[in-house]
This record gives sequence, structure tokens and C-alpha cells, in this order.
Amino acid sequence: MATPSGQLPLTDHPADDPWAGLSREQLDAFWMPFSGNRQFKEDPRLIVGARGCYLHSADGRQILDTLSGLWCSSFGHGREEISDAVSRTIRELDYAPPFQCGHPMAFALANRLRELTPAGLDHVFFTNSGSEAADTSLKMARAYWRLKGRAEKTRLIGRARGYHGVNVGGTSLGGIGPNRRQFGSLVEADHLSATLLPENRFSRGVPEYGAHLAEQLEELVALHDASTIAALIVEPMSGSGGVIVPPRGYLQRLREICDRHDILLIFDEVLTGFGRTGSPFGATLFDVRPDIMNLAKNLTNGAVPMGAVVASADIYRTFMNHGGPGYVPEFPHGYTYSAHPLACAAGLAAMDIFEKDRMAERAAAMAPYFEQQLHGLRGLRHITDIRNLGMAAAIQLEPHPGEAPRRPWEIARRCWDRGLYVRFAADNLQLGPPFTIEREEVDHICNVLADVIPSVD
Ligand code: PXG
Repeated sequence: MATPSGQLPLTDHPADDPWAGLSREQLDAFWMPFSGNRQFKEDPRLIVGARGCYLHSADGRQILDTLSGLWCSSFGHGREEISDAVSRTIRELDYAPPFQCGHPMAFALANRLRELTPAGLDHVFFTNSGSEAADTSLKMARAYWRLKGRAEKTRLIGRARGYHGVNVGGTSLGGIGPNRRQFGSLVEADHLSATLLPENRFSRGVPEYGAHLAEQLEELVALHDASTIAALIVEPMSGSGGVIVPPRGYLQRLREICDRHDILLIFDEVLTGFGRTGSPFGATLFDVRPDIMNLAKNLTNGAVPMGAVVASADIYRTFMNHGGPGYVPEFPHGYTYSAHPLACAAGLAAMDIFEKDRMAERAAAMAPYFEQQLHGLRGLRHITDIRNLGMAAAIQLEPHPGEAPRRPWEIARRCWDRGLYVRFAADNLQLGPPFTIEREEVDHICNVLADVIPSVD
């Protein structure tokens, strides 16, 4: 029963109550995101705590978190530096209006991100999520060309199997079929092909073959004319689409073609940002500088929602030189919670951890072992491909005839029962453990997967 304040008496539930004291009716009130609500509410998987690499389930178990939450708590759960900073801040400054006002932590975090991101990416626009970062970056790109006197440059290009969140722009530019189908056409968009090629099956790290796929951008230029194209948005490495690592040279070629035709290149680094590939950013690993870089997730280690769009000096200057009176917003865009004090406090503490604990180096140091152990699963029933980069990997599964997502789902469910949280997508399993994971825990993940994967129909 809910109390008069609306609070559920969760603290009273015994540690081994899988329903955490919730009734069926109470479960029904929450329409869960990206979830099979009907199945979940029959068999809930409730999490009541998180520390290090583990989630604590309501039925009293420690569940090894193989996805850093949703790729966002990569420095380990429950970091006290972050919770202390957030609790200090909420007592001092619960909120500050971000329009025509500011608070010092927002500027401090922007400067921190300017230092951490590749040279030339210098101006930080804060959002509250990766989805908002995607739509912000697309609007920024279109406004940029309009301010440059090239208002006809409006067309946006994404990539098949790309994921840029769920807002209108990101949904349209994304390329995961089931995420788009229900909604019809939202924003007009073209898509390059995904770089998932049969020639690259069981590649370790960056695959050698496939850079030619970048030439598809030239084909779109030939079709539409560069004078109509504003921007290309891609993840340096596709995450939700199934950890698709770009072939050697592919991103460089995209950069060259964008330069040749005045097309802005947006890197969605929401998932790759802050160490996932073993380098601070995809841009640093592949040595390709985008015009705009989107960030979220690890920016606060997942503790408080926050996203950011980091723009080049040229883009920022173009807005600042727009010629109107100085008090008029140059970019009529922003959120009530842009640069929220709690998010900034969490972000500053997370960036301290990222630097002091050398998180990107830590990911890079564990990556070869993670790769070796995962590729040890090759040959098991159902597995058609294993791909990895840094501390990210996907296991591709032969689809169940007539019910493609069934195998990944069933494997993930059985893993949960065995104390492993594993992310499943339509035809693959995805792994992105915290960078603080130890070798024995990597072994444990692989042992459980080796048991469970062949055990499903
Ligand atoms: N861009 C990228 C590259 C992402 O990975 C978003 C944008 C959207 O961020 P928000 O904060 O609006 O969710 C993401 C999010 C998965 C998974 O299992 C990945 C994400 C979200 C949920 C699940 O791969 N990435």
C-alpha cells in the first residue's frame, strides 16, 4: 500500500522478497521503458542496491553487472566521491535557472570537458540525456548552416543499426528497425549501410575490411547534392546496434568526404565517451576529430542524468557572430534542467575519478583479457559471431526460426537466475562491464555464458 505521501514502504521489505514489497497493482502503475512490461510484471527483476560491479536484487542476491547499468556506470557503482558531491550540492543549491543565469559548477564542468575532449572541441551545451544530446546536435547543425547563409543545407544522414536515443531526431537518424517502425516517418533522413560484414566475423578489435562503405556518403552527395546536406551523425562504434566496430580507415574516409563537401560530422559518443574503447573517446582512438561530439552516460557515471554536446570553435563563433543584440539567445534551445547543479556536481566528481583512477587506461589494460576469454566461446551452439573493442563486446546468435529475439531473451533470463545481468537485443547479447572488473569476474561471465548459451532451444 502507498502511504499518504505516495511513498511505498520499500525499506520494510525483507531482503529476500523478490517483489520488494510491491503488489501486482503497484507494479502495473509504472509503464517501464524499453521493457516487456507483461513478462516483467509476472516475474519481476527488482534491484535495490548497487556497489562496484554488482547489482543487489530484491531477492537478496548479488548480480554481476555485465553492462555497467546501461553502459553508464563504467567506473563502478556506488562511488562515494559522487554521492558525497551530490549530497553536499543539494543542500547548497538545489536548482539554479540555466537561462540568462548560471552557476559556477556548470562553467567548471564545461572547462573540464573542453580539456578532456580532443583539441578544437571547445564549447559545451548541456542536456539531460543522450537522446537530448542527439536532437540538440542536429538542431545545432541545421542552425549553423542557416547562420552561414546556406539555409538549404538541411538534410541529415545517419547509419543503419545506429542508435541516437529516442527523441524525434534521434529516432529518425537511428537505424534500428524496431525502434522506428511504430512511429512512421518523423524527420526525413538518409542512412549509410551498417559496417557489419560477414567477412569480419570473429574479428578481434578493429576489423580490417570494409572502409569502402564510407564511399556511400559520396553516393548520397551525388544523389542529393552537397548543397542540401547539413550533417552526418554516427557512433564511432555502434553500441546498441550490436557493438559494431568500424573497419580500419572507415571513419577517416567519412571525415575526408565531409570535409570535401562541407558536411558537419557529429560523433555520438554517448556510449564510447570516457574510456569504453580503451581510449578516452572514439575520436581519440581512431584519430578523427568530429565537428560535434555528443556525450552522456559515463559523464556522471550514471548517477544523475546528464548529456552534453561539445561543439567546435567554428560552430560556436558562428552563433556568437550572428549580429543580433547581445541579450538575445544566439541558439534558442535549452532545457529547464540543462546544467542542473546536481548533475554538474556528479559530473565533476566523475571526471575526477576518470582522471585520477586512469579509467581509460584501466579499460585498455583489461581489454585483451576480456577479448581472449570471450573469443573462447567461439564454436558454441547458436553463436555466429563475436565482436569486441575495449571493454565492449557482442555475441551474435543464430535467430530462432520465426521468433528472432527469443534466444537472446531466454539466455539473458537464465543468466539473471545464475547471478549475471546480461543485455539482450534482437539478435545479440551485449557486454560492457565496469572498467573496474577483475579477471576472475570476466572468467565468471564467460563460464556462465558457456553453460547457458547452448542450453536454450
Ligand atoms: N546515443 C547513443 C550512442 C546511445 O548509446 C543514446 C544516444 C541515448 O541516450 P539516453 O540517455 O537518452 O538513453 C544512447 C543510449 C543498450 C542501450 O542496451 C544503450 C543505450 C540506452 C539503452 C540501452 O545498448 N544507449
